[in-house]
Amino acid sequence: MENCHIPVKFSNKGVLKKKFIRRKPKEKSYRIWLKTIFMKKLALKLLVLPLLTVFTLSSCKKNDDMQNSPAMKSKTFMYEFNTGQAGSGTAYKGNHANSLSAQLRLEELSSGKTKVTVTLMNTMDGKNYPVHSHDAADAASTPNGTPYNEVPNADVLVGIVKGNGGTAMYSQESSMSFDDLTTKYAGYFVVHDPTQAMSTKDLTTFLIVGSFAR
Ligand SMILES: [Cu+2]
Repeated sequence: MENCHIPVKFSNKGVLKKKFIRRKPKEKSYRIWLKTIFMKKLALKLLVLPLLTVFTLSSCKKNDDMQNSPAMKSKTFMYEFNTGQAGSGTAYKGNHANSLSAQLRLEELSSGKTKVTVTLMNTMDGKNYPVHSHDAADAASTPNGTPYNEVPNADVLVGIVKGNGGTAMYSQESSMSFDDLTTKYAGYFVVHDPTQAMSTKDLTTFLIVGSFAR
């Protein structure tokens, strides 16, 4: 019985040792090792991927900024009252004070379009000043022999400056590019007189007239 009992005990002990003393820690450490590797990989993914994303996004933003901000152009053009700069017999005749002057400002937009702003100085309070751009044209082919189209170009400038007794503004967007407007486009910037019936052919009714954006 004893001979038989002891080996059983032994073998039991051996099994126990193998199962719970040797194997379990091995499996446990293997699992821990696997877990550690997995966690490390997960941590890398969780840390590195967002970092990469942030880096990529910020580098994109930087590129956009670099492409847009420094390249943005703007230009301001000053126009004095119409005292006949367009030729003899074209000086303004009317009741509006000749202290009126204008500023035309063009700002390049990231969309490729252009912001066009007209600022009038010394306006009359409550008077609406039509401000236009009239495309240059061959006087021989226009209905009234004008060197421009009498219908203004709304894609460049057609608006109203609401006079307030001082400095007043009007802004719009033109689909034309800044470079085209300031170098290729041929037209006339006109401020019409709000104190008389608007004429598009009689230059003596123009408060201000000059080449557009030049
Ligand atoms: Cu006009």
